[in-house]
Amino acid sequence: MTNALITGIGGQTGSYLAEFLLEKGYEVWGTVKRNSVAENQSYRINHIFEDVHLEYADMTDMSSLINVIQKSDPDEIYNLAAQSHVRVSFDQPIYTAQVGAMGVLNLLEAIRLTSPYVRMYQASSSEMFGNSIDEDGFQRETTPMHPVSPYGCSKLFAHNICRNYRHSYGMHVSCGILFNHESPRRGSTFVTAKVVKGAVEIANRLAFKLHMGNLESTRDWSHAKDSARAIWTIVQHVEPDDFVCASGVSHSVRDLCKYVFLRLGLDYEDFVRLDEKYLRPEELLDLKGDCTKLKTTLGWEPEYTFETMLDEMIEYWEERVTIK
Ligand code: NAP
Ligand code: F7E
Repeated sequence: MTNALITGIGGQTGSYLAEFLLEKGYEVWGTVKRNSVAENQSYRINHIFEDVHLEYADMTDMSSLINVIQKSDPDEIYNLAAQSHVRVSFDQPIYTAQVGAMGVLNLLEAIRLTSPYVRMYQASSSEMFGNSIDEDGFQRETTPMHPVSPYGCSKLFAHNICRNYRHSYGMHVSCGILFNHESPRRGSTFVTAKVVKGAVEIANRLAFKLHMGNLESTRDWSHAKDSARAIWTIVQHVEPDDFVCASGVSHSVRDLCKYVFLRLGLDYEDFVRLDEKYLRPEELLDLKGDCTKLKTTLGWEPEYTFETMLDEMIEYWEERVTIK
C-alpha cells in the first residue's frame, strides 16, 4: 500500500485529493492545525473521517512536521497547507509568508533530514505571475513571475526553494502552478462561492444586496476535483518538474455575477454593489493559463467547464440555504 501525507487535508482541494487517493487504494494521512472549534476544520472530510489518519501539525512548527512524517512514513507528500486568501494576505503578510514561504522550507528540510527519497508536491499558484502575460494572452511555465500580493510573493519563494532542493539535493519535488479552482467546498469569502451563496440568498429573500470589489478582473476557473486529479498525476511523473494546470478559458468577475444571477432568474445589476473594502491594494488583473505541457506530457484533461462547475455550486448552496 502506498502512503500519502496531505498537509491541509481539511481544505477545499485537500479534501478532494484525499478522496481521490483513497479510491486509488492509498493509505492517507493528513495534517490539521488546531482550532478552538474542532468541527470547523473537519467539515469537508467528515464523510471520510474513519478512513484517514489525522495528526495535528502546523507549517510554522518544523518539529510537528518531522513528527507527522515519522509517524506516517509517506511515499508521497502533498503540501497544500497555506493561508490561501490573497486579500487577507495584505492584512496578515507576515503570517502568510511564515506559512506559505518559510513553512515550505520547514517541510523541505524536514523531508531532507528524515526521508529524502519521498516524492513531494508543492501547491504553487498562478498568483505568482502577477500582471505578467505572454504576447498571446496566456501564462505558462516560462512566463516571467512578478507577483503583486504578499500571498503571491510567498508562493514564489516556495516555488523557487522547491526547485532549488530538486536541483541541489536531487529530491523528487514537483510544483503544480494551479490557476483558480473552485467547488461547493470553496471557502465562502472567495469570489465564486461568495457570489453563488449571495445570489442564492437573494433569490430566497434572505438578503437584498451583494457587496463586491473589482468586477473587471478576469480569472481562469477550474473545478477543484479536476485539479486534485492533476496534482496526483504530476507526482506520478518519473522526473520531478513544474506544470501549469488551468482551463485555458478566462471570465471576468462581472461575467461570473451575470451567469449565476441569471441561472436564478435575476439580473445581477439590480443587486451587486461596490464596496471599496473588497478592493486590493494591488490587483492581479488577468489570468488565462496554457497547460499544454500537462496535457501532452501527462494526458490530463478537465471534466468540468466554468458553467458545470458553477451549476454544481449553485445546487449545493440552494440546498444549504433552503434547509436553513
Ligand atoms: P484552503 O481551502 O484555504 O485550504 C488550505 C488548508 O491549509 C486548510 O486546511 C488550512 O487549515 C491549512 N492551513 C492554513 N494555515 C496552516 C498552517 N499554518 N499550518 C498547517 N495548515 C494550515 O485552500 P485550497 O483552495 O484547498 O488550496 C490548497 C493549496 O493550493 C493552498 O496552498 C493554496 O494556496 C494553493 N492554491 C490554491 C488555488 C485555488 O484556486 N484554490 C490555486 C493555486 C494554488 P484551516 O482550514 O484549519 O485554516
Ligand atoms: O478573487 C475579485 C478579486 O479571492 C478573484 C486563491 O485560491 O486563486 C485564488 O486567489 C477575483 C479577484 O481569488 C470580490 O479582486 C471582486 O480579482 O476568489 P478570489 P484570487 O485572489 O484569484 C489563486 C490562484 C490562489 O492561489 C489563491 O489561493 O475576484 N473580487 N470582488 C473579489 N474577490 C473576493 N474574494 N471577494 C470579493 O468581494
